[in-house]
Amino acid sequence: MAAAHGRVRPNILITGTPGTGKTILGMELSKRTGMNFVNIGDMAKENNYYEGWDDERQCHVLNEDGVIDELEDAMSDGWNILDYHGCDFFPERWFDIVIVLRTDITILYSRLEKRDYSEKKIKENVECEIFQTILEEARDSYSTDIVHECQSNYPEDMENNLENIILWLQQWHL
Ligand code: DAT
Repeated sequence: MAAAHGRVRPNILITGTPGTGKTILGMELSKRTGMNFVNIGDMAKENNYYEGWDDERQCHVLNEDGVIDELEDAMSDGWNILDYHGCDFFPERWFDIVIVLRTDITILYSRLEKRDYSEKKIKENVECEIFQTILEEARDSYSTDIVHECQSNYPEDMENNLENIILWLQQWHL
């Protein structure tokens, strides 16, 4: 198998509602494979890739073009794992697989409660998961055969997801 768009090595997008486990999975995958891990939220913060403040949602508005320009060269080289709670603004050509993490509502609720989130923000994120907003966004933005919905409730789910992604990576014969 060869990665699309002239890349020798693939890129992975891990997406899903906040709290579903993108960062923990991405960091562990990076540790096991040596792939470059990019948390888009952290990157935006470090580089101030913001376009203002969304009062309604109580969060910064991401400067999407800034993020894309910053990552373009690395994405052409491949071997990157991106972690973000959205996926419709990245160039479709960047990814060879899109992992959408899913978490049961009661579990997600208790994970979000542990964060410094307002009640409103918790509710908004829980609703995002109930309505499977990110899964639909991924299916609308990428070829459905590269979009994988993966459960992320328990540590064994994470282990299972890691094993499956690593098996998938082995098809590249890197
Ligand atoms: P995200 O990056 O999607 O916001 P995270 O990686 O920070 O989420 O994880 C949120 C919390 O949930 C964190 O305390 C780790 C825990 N967690 C994530 N995935 C898990 C899983 N599969 N089993 C048990 N706990 C998990």
